[in-house]
Amino acid sequence: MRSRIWLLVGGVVVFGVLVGFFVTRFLNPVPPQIAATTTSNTLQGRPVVDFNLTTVAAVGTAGQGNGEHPNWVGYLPTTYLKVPAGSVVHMTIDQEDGQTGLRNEYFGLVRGTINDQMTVDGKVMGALDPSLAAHTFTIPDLGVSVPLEGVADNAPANAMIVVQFNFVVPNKPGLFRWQCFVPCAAGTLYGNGGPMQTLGYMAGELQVG
Ligand SMILES: [Cu+2]
Repeated sequence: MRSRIWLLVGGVVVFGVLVGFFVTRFLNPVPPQIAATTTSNTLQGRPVVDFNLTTVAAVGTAGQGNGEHPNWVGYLPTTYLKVPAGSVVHMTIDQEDGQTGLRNEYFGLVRGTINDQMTVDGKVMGALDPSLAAHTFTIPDLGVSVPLEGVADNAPANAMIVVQFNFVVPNKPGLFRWQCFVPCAAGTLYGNGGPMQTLGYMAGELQVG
Protein backbone atom coordinates (compact mmCIF):
# COMPACT_ATOMS: atom_id res chain seq x y z
CA MET A 1 0.00 0.00 0.00
CA ARG A 2 2.75 2.37 1.05
CA SER A 3 4.82 1.76 -2.09
CA ARG A 4 1.74 2.46 -4.20
CA ILE A 5 1.38 5.91 -2.61
CA TRP A 6 5.01 6.68 -3.36
CA LEU A 7 4.53 5.46 -6.89
CA LEU A 8 1.59 7.86 -7.20
CA VAL A 9 3.53 10.74 -5.68
CA GLY A 10 6.46 10.01 -7.98
CA GLY A 11 4.14 9.93 -10.98
CA VAL A 12 2.59 13.27 -10.02
CA VAL A 13 6.04 14.84 -9.61
CA VAL A 14 7.23 13.56 -12.98
CA PHE A 15 4.01 14.79 -14.62
CA GLY A 16 4.44 18.22 -13.02
CA VAL A 17 8.01 18.51 -14.23
CA LEU A 18 6.95 17.57 -17.76
CA VAL A 19 4.12 20.14 -17.74
CA GLY A 20 6.53 22.77 -16.44
CA PHE A 21 9.01 21.92 -19.15
CA PHE A 22 6.29 22.11 -21.80
CA VAL A 23 5.08 25.51 -20.58
CA THR A 24 8.49 27.13 -20.24
CA ARG A 25 10.33 25.63 -23.16
CA PHE A 26 7.71 24.84 -25.77
CA LEU A 27 4.95 27.41 -25.24
CA ASN A 28 7.30 30.21 -24.22
CA PRO A 29 10.68 29.58 -25.80
CA VAL A 30 13.46 32.08 -25.30
CA PRO A 31 15.39 32.05 -28.55
CA PRO A 32 18.88 33.46 -28.73
CA GLN A 33 19.04 37.17 -29.48
CA ILE A 34 21.75 38.83 -31.47
CA ALA A 35 23.09 42.13 -30.21
CA ALA A 36 23.94 45.04 -32.45
CA THR A 37 27.63 45.72 -33.01
CA THR A 38 28.77 48.92 -31.37
CA THR A 39 30.74 51.42 -33.43
CA SER A 40 32.60 54.64 -32.68
CA ASN A 41 30.28 56.59 -35.03
CA THR A 42 27.60 59.01 -33.97
CA LEU A 43 24.60 60.35 -35.85
CA GLN A 44 22.35 63.14 -34.58
CA GLY A 45 24.41 63.03 -31.42
CA ARG A 46 23.55 59.39 -30.77
CA PRO A 47 25.79 56.32 -30.82
CA VAL A 48 25.48 54.24 -34.00
CA VAL A 49 25.16 50.46 -33.78
CA ASP A 50 25.33 48.07 -36.71
CA PHE A 51 23.16 45.15 -37.72
CA ASN A 52 23.61 42.92 -40.73
CA LEU A 53 20.77 40.58 -41.65
CA THR A 54 20.21 38.39 -44.69
CA THR A 55 16.86 37.46 -46.18
CA VAL A 56 16.72 34.08 -47.88
CA ALA A 57 14.05 32.06 -49.66
CA ALA A 58 14.81 29.04 -47.47
CA VAL A 59 16.59 29.20 -44.11
CA GLY A 60 18.02 25.66 -44.43
CA THR A 61 18.88 23.33 -41.60
CA ALA A 62 21.37 25.76 -40.06
CA GLY A 63 18.67 28.40 -39.69
CA GLN A 64 15.96 29.01 -37.14
CA GLY A 65 14.00 26.40 -35.27
CA ASN A 66 16.81 23.83 -35.17
CA GLY A 67 16.17 22.91 -38.78
CA GLU A 68 12.45 22.24 -38.24
CA HIS A 69 11.45 24.20 -41.36
CA PRO A 70 14.43 24.31 -43.71
CA ASN A 71 12.22 25.39 -46.63
CA TRP A 72 10.69 28.38 -44.90
CA VAL A 73 11.55 31.90 -45.97
CA GLY A 74 13.31 33.93 -43.31
CA TYR A 75 15.72 36.50 -42.02
CA LEU A 76 19.12 35.12 -41.00
CA PRO A 77 20.67 34.67 -38.54
CA THR A 78 17.56 35.44 -36.46
CA THR A 79 14.78 37.99 -35.99
CA TYR A 80 15.43 38.47 -32.26
CA LEU A 81 17.44 41.66 -32.09
CA LYS A 82 18.82 43.69 -29.20
CA VAL A 83 19.99 47.29 -29.36
CA PRO A 84 21.00 49.88 -26.76
CA ALA A 85 18.34 52.47 -25.85
CA GLY A 86 18.76 55.84 -27.53
CA SER A 87 20.98 54.57 -30.31
CA VAL A 88 20.81 54.90 -34.08
CA VAL A 89 20.59 51.50 -35.72
CA HIS A 90 22.53 51.30 -38.98
CA MET A 91 20.89 48.32 -40.66
CA THR A 92 22.34 46.44 -43.61
CA ILE A 93 20.12 43.78 -45.18
CA ASP A 94 21.54 41.47 -47.81
CA GLN A 95 18.38 40.67 -49.71
CA GLU A 96 18.75 37.37 -51.59
CA ASP A 97 15.11 36.41 -52.11
CA GLY A 98 13.04 36.94 -55.27
CA GLN A 99 10.26 39.44 -55.99
CA THR A 100 6.86 38.59 -54.51
CA GLY A 101 5.21 42.01 -54.56
CA LEU A 102 3.26 43.89 -51.92
CA ARG A 103 -0.47 43.44 -51.46
CA ASN A 104 -0.66 46.79 -49.67
CA GLU A 105 1.25 49.27 -51.82
CA TYR A 106 1.64 51.69 -48.91
CA PHE A 107 4.49 49.55 -47.67
CA GLY A 108 6.42 50.45 -50.81
CA LEU A 109 7.25 53.72 -49.02
CA VAL A 110 10.28 54.12 -46.81
CA ARG A 111 9.00 55.42 -43.48
CA GLY A 112 10.50 56.29 -40.13
CA THR A 113 14.14 55.99 -41.11
CA ILE A 114 16.46 59.00 -40.94
CA ASN A 115 15.31 61.29 -43.79
CA ASP A 116 12.72 58.62 -44.71
CA GLN A 117 15.42 57.15 -46.93
CA MET A 118 17.21 53.92 -47.67
CA THR A 119 20.04 53.05 -50.02
CA VAL A 120 19.63 50.21 -52.49
CA ASP A 121 23.00 49.02 -53.75
CA GLY A 122 24.26 52.46 -52.74
CA LYS A 123 21.50 54.45 -54.46
CA VAL A 124 19.39 56.71 -52.23
CA MET A 125 15.66 55.94 -52.49
CA GLY A 126 12.46 56.94 -50.67
CA ALA A 127 10.14 54.34 -52.17
CA LEU A 128 10.17 51.10 -54.10
CA ASP A 129 7.92 49.90 -56.90
CA PRO A 130 5.57 47.70 -54.81
CA SER A 131 5.70 44.89 -57.36
CA LEU A 132 9.46 44.50 -56.82
CA ALA A 133 9.35 43.90 -53.08
CA ALA A 134 10.59 40.63 -51.64
CA HIS A 135 10.02 41.60 -47.99
CA THR A 136 9.67 44.59 -45.73
CA PHE A 137 11.44 45.40 -42.49
CA THR A 138 8.66 47.02 -40.47
CA ILE A 139 8.44 48.00 -36.79
CA PRO A 140 4.86 49.32 -36.51
CA ASP A 141 5.18 50.88 -33.04
CA LEU A 142 8.24 52.88 -34.10
CA GLY A 143 6.73 53.90 -37.44
CA VAL A 144 9.67 52.32 -39.24
CA SER A 145 9.07 50.51 -42.52
CA VAL A 146 11.46 49.73 -45.35
CA PRO A 147 10.60 47.75 -48.50
CA LEU A 148 13.30 45.32 -49.63
CA GLU A 149 13.79 44.89 -53.34
CA GLY A 150 13.77 41.30 -54.56
CA VAL A 151 16.30 39.92 -56.99
CA ALA A 152 14.96 39.42 -60.51
CA ASP A 153 13.95 35.96 -61.70
CA ASN A 154 16.69 36.01 -64.33
CA ALA A 155 19.38 37.18 -61.90
CA PRO A 156 22.41 34.92 -61.51
CA ALA A 157 22.49 32.48 -58.61
CA ASN A 158 23.68 34.07 -55.34
CA ALA A 159 22.63 37.52 -56.57
CA MET A 160 21.72 39.91 -53.81
CA ILE A 161 20.58 43.48 -53.30
CA VAL A 162 22.07 45.40 -50.39
CA VAL A 163 19.60 47.65 -48.58
CA GLN A 164 20.84 50.04 -45.89
CA PHE A 165 19.02 52.49 -43.63
CA ASN A 166 19.28 54.20 -40.24
CA PHE A 167 16.62 54.54 -37.59
CA VAL A 168 16.50 55.92 -34.06
CA VAL A 169 15.32 53.72 -31.20
CA PRO A 170 13.63 55.11 -28.08
CA ASN A 171 15.62 56.35 -25.08
CA LYS A 172 13.61 54.11 -22.79
CA PRO A 173 13.89 50.30 -22.76
CA GLY A 174 11.09 48.41 -24.46
CA LEU A 175 10.19 45.39 -26.55
CA PHE A 176 8.99 46.06 -30.09
CA ARG A 177 7.44 43.55 -32.42
CA TRP A 178 8.60 43.76 -36.04
CA GLN A 179 7.64 41.86 -39.16
CA CYS A 180 7.56 41.65 -42.93
CA PHE A 181 4.40 42.88 -44.66
CA VAL A 182 4.85 41.13 -47.98
CA PRO A 183 2.67 38.03 -47.87
CA CYS A 184 5.76 36.03 -48.77
CA ALA A 185 5.03 32.59 -47.31
CA ALA A 186 4.72 30.66 -50.56
CA GLY A 187 2.38 27.69 -50.41
CA THR A 188 0.35 28.96 -47.42
CA LEU A 189 -3.11 30.58 -47.36
CA TYR A 190 -2.81 34.00 -49.02
CA GLY A 191 0.91 33.81 -48.33
CA ASN A 192 0.34 34.70 -44.69
CA GLY A 193 0.86 31.34 -42.97
CA GLY A 194 3.88 29.45 -41.67
CA PRO A 195 6.93 31.72 -41.62
CA MET A 196 4.72 34.85 -41.70
CA GLN A 197 3.10 33.74 -38.44
CA THR A 198 6.13 32.38 -36.64
CA LEU A 199 8.61 34.49 -34.74
CA GLY A 200 12.14 33.89 -35.98
CA TYR A 201 11.31 33.83 -39.71
CA MET A 202 9.31 36.82 -41.07
CA ALA A 203 8.54 38.30 -37.68
CA GLY A 204 10.60 39.03 -34.62
CA GLU A 205 11.30 41.23 -31.65
CA LEU A 206 13.51 44.24 -31.23
CA GLN A 207 14.57 44.58 -27.63
CA VAL A 208 15.65 48.12 -26.78
CA GLY A 209 17.76 48.68 -23.68
CU1 LIG B 1 8.69 38.46 -46.09
